[in-house]
Amino acid sequence: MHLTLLTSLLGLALAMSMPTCTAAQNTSTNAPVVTDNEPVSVHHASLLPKANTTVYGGITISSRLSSPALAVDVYIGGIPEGQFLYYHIHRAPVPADGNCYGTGAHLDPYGRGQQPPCNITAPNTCEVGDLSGKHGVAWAPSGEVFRASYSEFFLANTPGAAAYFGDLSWVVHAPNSDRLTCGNFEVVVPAGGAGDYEDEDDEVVAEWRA
Ligand SMILES: *[C@@H]1O[C@H](CO)[C@@H](O)[C@H](O)[C@H]1NC(C)=O
Ligand SMILES: *[C@@H]1O[C@H](CO)[C@@H](O)[C@H](O)[C@H]1NC(C)=O
Ligand SMILES: *[C@@H]1O[C@H](CO)[C@@H](O)[C@H](O)[C@H]1NC(C)=O
Ligand SMILES: [Cu+2]
Repeated sequence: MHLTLLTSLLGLALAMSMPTCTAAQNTSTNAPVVTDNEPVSVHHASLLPKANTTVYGGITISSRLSSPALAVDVYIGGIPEGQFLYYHIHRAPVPADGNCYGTGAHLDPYGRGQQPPCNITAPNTCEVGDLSGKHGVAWAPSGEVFRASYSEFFLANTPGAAAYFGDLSWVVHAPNSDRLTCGNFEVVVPAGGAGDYEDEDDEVVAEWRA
């Protein structure tokens, strides 16, 4: 089926079957599951090379036709031996000077705050941007690369939504929370897969759903 038509049909089905999903404005600190993500978005963020860390990596967050959940694929290499790293989506992009401390705090649209620390058994109670809190820290033996793929139910791929991340950044932290390196998300395929990407949709979906 033509993708734009499918997207419209999905949107129509959602509109008919669900109450309007207004972006919750921190009436609760728990994160609502995002049910109205658009299919076929791809966002990617690489880590900036930094003189004083060996850490490098990238994160891709994509949406699927089958579910409003987003698929996260992350890799982090160059992890100092014996260390683990935290990583988060932060609430502001990396400024032009590349300073990771310019990205503000974590993406936390519902005002949950950092304390107490995220409990991995209840990810809906965590800050939306606290990916390592919700899914586990990055660790790898010397010379190896940490890699993880998981579903994210609390991030939004539609610009303007409370939990939208596509114009933000991610930051990788040392165990003492120093900001080692960071990078900005770029829109590879915009939410809805509209515009110039139509001819590549099948390929993109196949590649990023795998
Ligand atoms: C919502 O969260 C912000 C911080 O993220 C806080 O300043 C504000 O007071 C909160 N509003 C309500 C109604 O809880
Ligand atoms: C996390 O939550 C589980 C289930 O409620 C609880 O058993 C566990 O002690 C909690 N862990 C921490 C570190 O608070
Ligand atoms: C890395 O170097 C920059 C610039 O010298 C410094 O501001 C930053 O604090 C350093 N980061 C760490 C984790 O040492
Ligand atoms: Cu962080």
